[in-house]
Amino acid sequence: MTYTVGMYLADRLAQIGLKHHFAVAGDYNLVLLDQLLLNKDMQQIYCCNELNCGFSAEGYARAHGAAAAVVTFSVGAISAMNAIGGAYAENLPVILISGSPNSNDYGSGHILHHTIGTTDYGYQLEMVRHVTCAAESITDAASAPAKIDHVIRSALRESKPVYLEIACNVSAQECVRPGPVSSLLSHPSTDTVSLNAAVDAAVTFLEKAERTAMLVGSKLRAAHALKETEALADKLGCGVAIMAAAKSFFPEDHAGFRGLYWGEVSAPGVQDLIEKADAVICVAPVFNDYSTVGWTAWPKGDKVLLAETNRVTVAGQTFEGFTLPEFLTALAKKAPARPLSAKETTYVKPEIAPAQADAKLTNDEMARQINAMLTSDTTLVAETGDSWFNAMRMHLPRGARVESEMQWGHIGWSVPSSFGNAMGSQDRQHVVMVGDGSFQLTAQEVAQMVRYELPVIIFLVNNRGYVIEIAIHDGPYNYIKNWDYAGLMEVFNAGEGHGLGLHAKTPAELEDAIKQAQANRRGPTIIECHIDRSDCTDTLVKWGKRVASANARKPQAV
Ligand code: TPU
Repeated sequence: MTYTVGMYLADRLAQIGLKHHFAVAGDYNLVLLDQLLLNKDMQQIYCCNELNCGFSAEGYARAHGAAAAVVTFSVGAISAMNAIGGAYAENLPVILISGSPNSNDYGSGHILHHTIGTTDYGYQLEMVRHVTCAAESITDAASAPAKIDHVIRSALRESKPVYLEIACNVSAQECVRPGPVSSLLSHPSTDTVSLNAAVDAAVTFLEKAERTAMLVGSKLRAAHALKETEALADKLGCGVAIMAAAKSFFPEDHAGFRGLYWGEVSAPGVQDLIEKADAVICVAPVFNDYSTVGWTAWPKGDKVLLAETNRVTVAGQTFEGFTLPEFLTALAKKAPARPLSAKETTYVKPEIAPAQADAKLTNDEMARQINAMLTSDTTLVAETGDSWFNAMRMHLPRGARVESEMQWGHIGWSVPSSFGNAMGSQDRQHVVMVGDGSFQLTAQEVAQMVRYELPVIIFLVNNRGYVIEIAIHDGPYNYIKNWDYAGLMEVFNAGEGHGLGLHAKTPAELEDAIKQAQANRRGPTIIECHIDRSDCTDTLVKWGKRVASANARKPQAV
């Protein structure tokens, strides 16, 4: 059998550990999909549309370290680009692969279907460059291996998405075979001079401080530095706070853990822990308008040691040439113990009092019951909206994961992303919290959970509108058409699936629905939670006001 370009790509994807790739068929990628199917180490998983396909791959990358999505030219790839922008924002190595025009059509003056109707086919590659860290067009078999290897290596090194387009008549062309995968996984060597200098500067900085605290940020997982951060916290013995987008990136049973730092909507005592410290080690943070609560809570200046993915800045000096885990490990060896901030503060475990069984279901009671079902095997996927704020107030057992998308913030992300995440970590229980407004964007991907029999539990918060937007800035545009969300499951089952749709209007009904959902192992369950529109977390309202005033700043006078 001839060894082909498509087989080379499939072998490389399997070599980096992918067991699945996500796809939507189209005539520019059909031959490529055939080639990928020949690889028996990987399963081809189908999505309802390319936006969802991109988000499914993004979710798979969260669970599995990397992912691939295969789509058709323009009509498919341009939809997928939104999710790829999300993967860029969220630091996830997703390989977007688009079938593309026949190599003879490039530069021929021909007008092709699915294109914008001009004769230059370079526009897709130009567009996608802005949302990827490497992008290649393959129009001949000879250069395919180098281009495939280049993009995959870039994705893994930078934890960012990449792009490949493969001309539809090249995927089945003869190609050389790949060597060992180690060349794609190796990292540039460490600059030990720079690393030692950074550690010395950090130690001097810490020795001068009495009250040291650590702040854990959302790029920590992409930097592969979760364990190293915990080891540094062990050594320092100081108080540790997490940023919202880093929920679950630091164990909540750790002696130093004090809770969420989010300016005015921080957990009790945590604003003081960070803002009154005289040394704050910020590990892999992203300070944007949301995380700084409309620019009101932004640790910076000479009290801050900023340890980013590939750079450390401390005491007016900046260092690079090493990875974050290398820096944290080296610092943990030399760092002085700094327990004062931990002694002066306590972790206040979030507790919500149970409601009467037959009362009207409230947001608090829903959050309480969801929190009670979390175990170390749970992955909790929190959509943009009040679901963020509900996830933030949960206490997590060690091992429980929270997934959110706070940088990109595309409503509807949670449904396809949890589908991909569930596919990539089938040993875990996936629990989704999603608002009605968000769900309406990508609801059809629940059908794939039915198809592939994934027991995802979806808490659909039916509060009849865009409550987060109401908190930021209200108007008629925040009120949506109601759907029978639980009823959708019958549509998706179409008589042959095991999806379950349930309604919960009281605490007792919710408790019963959760039991049924947990017993439903051969398909997803939607639990439609009926909540008053005005019933949301206080933190959403407070945070929303701050973000609204940041949005409303007047233009500067010229
Ligand atoms: O909890 P709740 O009621 O706020 O959640 P729901 O119902 O899902 O509403 C979310 C409302 C929302 C919008 C409309 N949050 N952000 N947006 C703006 C937005 C619009 N389009 C996309 C793709 N993403 C967005 N974030």
